[in-house]
Amino acid sequence: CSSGSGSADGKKSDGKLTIGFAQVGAESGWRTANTKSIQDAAKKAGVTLKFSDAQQKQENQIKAIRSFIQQKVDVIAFSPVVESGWDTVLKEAKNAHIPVILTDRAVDSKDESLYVSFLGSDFVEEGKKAGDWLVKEYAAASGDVNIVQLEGTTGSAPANDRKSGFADAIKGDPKFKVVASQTGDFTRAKGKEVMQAFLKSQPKIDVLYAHNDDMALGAIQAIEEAGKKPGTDIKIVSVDGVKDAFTAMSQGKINFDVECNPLLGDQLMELAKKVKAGESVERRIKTEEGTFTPEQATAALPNRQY
Ligand code: GYE
Repeated sequence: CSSGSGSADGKKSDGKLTIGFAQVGAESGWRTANTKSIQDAAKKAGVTLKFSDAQQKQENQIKAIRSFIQQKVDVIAFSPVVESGWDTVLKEAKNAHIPVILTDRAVDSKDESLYVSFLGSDFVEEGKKAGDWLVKEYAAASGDVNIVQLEGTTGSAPANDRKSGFADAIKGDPKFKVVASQTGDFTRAKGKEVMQAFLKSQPKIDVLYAHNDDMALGAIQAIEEAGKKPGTDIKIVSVDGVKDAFTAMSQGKINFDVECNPLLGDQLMELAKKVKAGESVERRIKTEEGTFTPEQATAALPNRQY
């Protein structure tokens, strides 16, 4: 039942858009939802997607981008695992006349000509929302409020920005003390491990601020194993708003969650099509997102998509 040859050639003559996408990894529930959104949206839009998973390593992402350049994709999109160190490879893409779209995370490059657009959340704002909640929650408290912080991947935009936004929001009152802060690499396993260490080294922890839900969920396990009640003995504020965190909130284990929307696929396809067609696009497209109390999370849970 051979159908003959002739389908393998003409890769670029069918007018189809080809996007090379270099994903961070599969470190969290957020990331899984983001990957699925991009893959589904590509299918729906009839876009050929070349997908690479960097396993949270910049060198892998750089390799993937170089291979996309070699394959002459129409557009390169990527979510940079860390903020710095991209200029060389992005210049290579520019020299090859392949436009680059940043999704989710930003680069700190001074050269604005190295990418056409950045689609994603405002992480400083997210950190600020977490801090603002804390300030309100403890408005009546007179003693010290000891906070431990689980940071995201070192050098990543969301870790840098969620840390600074939060610090800014709480700096007005010296009773808020960040007594320990360490990276949990945005994973459950690391979140648990680092929280275990915090529980051993810190005599009094009032609040955990986790830069994402997966680390908060790992930390909840550590807190429970230490015989304490998450959400009560230690208040927890986190970022992302994934389903598992909403379940934990409905059980009273997380007190406040700042939403970060991973469903960027449709917007990315639209952007890439415009870029390919030579249309001008906005340099910065921010994602709309809210916040959730346990009551709101419980109500949203049945229809939560990720
Ligand atoms: O918050 C975290 C993921 O870059 C916004 O990366 C993203 C973050 C998200 O691992 O869960």
